[in-house]
Amino acid sequence: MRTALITGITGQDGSYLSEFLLDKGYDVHGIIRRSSVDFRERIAHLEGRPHFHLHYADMGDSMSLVKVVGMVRPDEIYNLAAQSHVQVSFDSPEYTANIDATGVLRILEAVRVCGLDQTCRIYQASTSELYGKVEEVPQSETTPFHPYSPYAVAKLYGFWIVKEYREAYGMYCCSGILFNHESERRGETFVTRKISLAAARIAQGMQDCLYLGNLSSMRDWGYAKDYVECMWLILQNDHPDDFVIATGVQHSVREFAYQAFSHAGIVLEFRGEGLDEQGVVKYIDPKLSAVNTKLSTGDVVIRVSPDFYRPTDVVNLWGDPSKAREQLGWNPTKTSFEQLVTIMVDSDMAKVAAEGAAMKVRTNLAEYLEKGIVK
Ligand code: NAP
Ligand code: G4F
Repeated sequence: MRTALITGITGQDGSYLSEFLLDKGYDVHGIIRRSSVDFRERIAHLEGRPHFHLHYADMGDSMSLVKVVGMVRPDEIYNLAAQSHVQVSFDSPEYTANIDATGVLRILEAVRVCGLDQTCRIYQASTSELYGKVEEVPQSETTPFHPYSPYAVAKLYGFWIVKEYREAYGMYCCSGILFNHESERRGETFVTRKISLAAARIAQGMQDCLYLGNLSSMRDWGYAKDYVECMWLILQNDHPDDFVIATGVQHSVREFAYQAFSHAGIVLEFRGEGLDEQGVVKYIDPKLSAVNTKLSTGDVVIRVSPDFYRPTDVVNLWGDPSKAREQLGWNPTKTSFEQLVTIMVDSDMAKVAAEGAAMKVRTNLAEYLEKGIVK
């Protein structure tokens, strides 16, 4: 049985990768951090399963990493742990550098210290943010890097230190240069999930308006479940190498919002420009009007707020996945943009409906208690 160690196992990608590796018959180990809230939502369904093990460690704590690596002695390490939010990296640049840059070094050194440098293969979660203020479109493995945020600068160190250890010590370590990938498990402050959740809440009358930043920003969005397969393929290759993982298709934030709201039953029209741009309701699906009588055509449901603009923003990401397709046999377009939006909005419509039902039960209960109907 092969053994894998995943850092960042509680995150979006870590949860899908765990499922993928368990299905392949791996013994899966992951590192977790102590938190005041113990419920780990994305992997709760895996806890207690055979061949699924969790260990406390932190990317900022070398000794904890050495201990776990030495105990697990993995065949493969997937280093997914990171402070992964670009906007947050402007608020916490030093922490981001410690985890996203030096953290990668700590993993590589832990593998060396434990004497696993010639047996353990390492995947590093690198990012399209390295292309930043882009110098070429679309971006491939040969496009020059131009990082454009504290997050991207930290990840650039991670990319180069992995390359350095590969060449200096002959280690099998690789970077997947992943373009944005989303899912129903995506963190709620990333733009796609923020939109799918708001579309569901607005459709069900639980939110009036969604505030966003730069609507014109362009991304190459794929489905996280498809991307974890490619991480694994990178480590099964006959030699260590770096690969772009992307769909090869680009859309704007505005297009994502249009598609998500349409799927929720609300057709939008965008009016105005820059900070004055608004998403206005043009048409409501009759099935939706029957349940949400508050929403009308002409309502403004999207507004732009300067709070969500970044000091420097990356606005033109578009990946060329040819190398991964040709050398790894990976299919970059298994899930289309339209299917991705549908998956996310359907999931959030169900989540919001369940929250609404729970809220109704609580409200009824409060009313019954007040009236003395239940004691
Ligand atoms: P995510 O959902 O934000 O998950 C990040 C994971 O890292 C969580 O499990 C988090 O643990 C863990 N973590 C953060 N700081 C840590 C620390 N100090 N010690 C140990 N664990 C720590 O991110 P994701 O979307 O799954 O992305 C996975 C990786 O791919 C990240 O490295 C990200 O930078 C990179 N990436 C992501 C994308 C994308 O579009 N999703 C694209 C390119 C690259 P907690 O749950 O305890 O916070
Ligand atoms: O969803 P985002 O926050 O993702 P971003 O910055 O591209 O970072 C994600 O993808 C990277 C890969 O390229 C990963 F390395 C990274 O870990 C993370 O997973 O923002 C996407 C775009 C940006 O241009 C942002 O300015 O959407 C724009 N945007 C517009 N309004 C917004 C918003 N972003 C967020 N988070 N929130 C908004 O309200």
